Amino acid sequence: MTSPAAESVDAVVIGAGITGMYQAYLLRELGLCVRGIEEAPDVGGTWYWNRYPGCRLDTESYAYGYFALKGLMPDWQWSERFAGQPELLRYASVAADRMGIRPHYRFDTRVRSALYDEAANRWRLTLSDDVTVECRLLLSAVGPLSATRMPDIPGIDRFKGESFHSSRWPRGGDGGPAHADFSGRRVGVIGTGATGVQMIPEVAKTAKTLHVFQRTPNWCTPLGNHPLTPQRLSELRGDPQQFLAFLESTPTAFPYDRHPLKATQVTAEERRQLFETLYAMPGYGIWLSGYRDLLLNKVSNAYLAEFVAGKIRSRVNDPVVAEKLVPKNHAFGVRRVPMETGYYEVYNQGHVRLVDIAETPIEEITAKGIRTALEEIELDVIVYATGFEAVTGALDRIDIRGKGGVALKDAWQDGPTTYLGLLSTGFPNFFTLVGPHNGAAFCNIGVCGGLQVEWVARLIDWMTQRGCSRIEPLPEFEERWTARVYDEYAKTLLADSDAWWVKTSRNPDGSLRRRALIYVGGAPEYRALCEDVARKGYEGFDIR
Ligand code: NA7
Repeated sequence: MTSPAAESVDAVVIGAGITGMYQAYLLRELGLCVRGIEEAPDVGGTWYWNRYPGCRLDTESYAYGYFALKGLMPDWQWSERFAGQPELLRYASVAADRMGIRPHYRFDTRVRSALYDEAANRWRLTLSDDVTVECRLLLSAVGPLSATRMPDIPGIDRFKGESFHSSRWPRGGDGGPAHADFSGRRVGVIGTGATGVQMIPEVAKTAKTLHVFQRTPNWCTPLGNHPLTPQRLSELRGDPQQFLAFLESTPTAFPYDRHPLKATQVTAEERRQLFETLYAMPGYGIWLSGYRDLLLNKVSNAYLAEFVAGKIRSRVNDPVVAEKLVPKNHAFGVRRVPMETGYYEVYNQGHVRLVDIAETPIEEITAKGIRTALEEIELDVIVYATGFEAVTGALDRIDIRGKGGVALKDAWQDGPTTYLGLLSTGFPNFFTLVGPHNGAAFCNIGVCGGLQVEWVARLIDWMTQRGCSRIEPLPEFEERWTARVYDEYAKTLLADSDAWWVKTSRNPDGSLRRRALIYVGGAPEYRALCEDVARKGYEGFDIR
């Protein structure tokens, strides 16, 4: 059998989510020949895969919709303050049409390997259909939360009912919306991260019984979603350009500024009043616009944590259940704060039960359901809302080899090493958009991803104009950046927690080692630094 002929292009973009599509578009605008590769049958990335009931944004739609703010989709009208998955998928689809990028993508195709040929300065990719593609520039936009993580529980294949990961939700026959009707069925959900917390109240609406298997409770706060009329949208957003400039000025590109004071500088009554206001506000205000020392000072953090714990206790009727839902092992906001809609009240319904698997661990999955240390719970459906191999997981699933055949996975065994979270020594011309140690990951990705894509497009244009074809970070700049990522992280209360953006491993002496996978020094600071690097002729890179 002969293998299909190799395709040769200037650039390959892996992924057709909002970041990859925009990168493919801007590179084409530069006149490059671009091939996009996407595992799904269509564009959308995270909004293509995550179709569980209740799936929606926890960023304000109008702040997330970068293409609309940039003028690519001036007529786009959001229907809700926090758009649901079907609307987000339509947004991605319309954006793809406006940018005309679909014809340049190969869909239903995975990249199996990417090998760098140093002599030719080319990357050679082998795809899941055995096609080979060669390119000079390789841009990964695989998404920080796309590699599904199934738990390692004995007997997982033995279950005779229906089971699936939350981001692989079964669909109707036409490949359309997720089926969400569990009438008469006994459902178990494992996992209470942002996904579980969005899904659980929706599943409870139709399930005969719902068992929620919780290992760690999270600090969850109300989403406050509501419909948006065109008039309300324009009141909230105002002039799109000014609004975008405001988003770019805030630490995480959410439409909130931090409070100028520290929690320790005001009276208990002032704190209570602000916390009440923030709790009643839609969205992430409580996390992102509270006192400025929330993530820096344990005492200040405890004020808010105690306030939110009080809200949880007041919303859950059974005090024993309420106590299990109050986090005890991490401060407020050091893990992603799930935004909820009626989440706590769900535990007041007779057919919903919280199973504390920190107390009575899951021992095995059986043919009939889940066996904990205490009992066997019979189920018809098990949903694994168990999260993702975050940030580096999707890259780990591709055999990526740089100079000297070194595997990226091996080079990053001890945690990623990058310069600006965008390129890594030994892997020339390989860009990791919204990747590890990059200032766009701990951010409203709609905006920060877009800004990063524009910076990369400018860099590539700059190189092209100078007849340069190869870029690689200088080792000392990479070392300095990697150290800075860890230093910034260590300054915050985030350093003691196990959020999805932390890679944990063991030191030789058995002690726990945590490696931050994100840069938390602030999005404006990150971009200012990138701009400074550009102004200095892309300082820190070996460009030829
Ligand atoms: P997360 O936030 O990583 O949450 C995963 C959940 O699954 C979390 O509650 C985990 O408990 C739980 N989990 C993971 N593995 C197991 C095993 N083996 N047994 C029991 N429970 C387990 O992923 P999500 O999909 O909810 O959200 C990801 C992001 O998507 C979110 O931040 C938004 O930005 C969008 P743990 O806390 O580890 O004890």
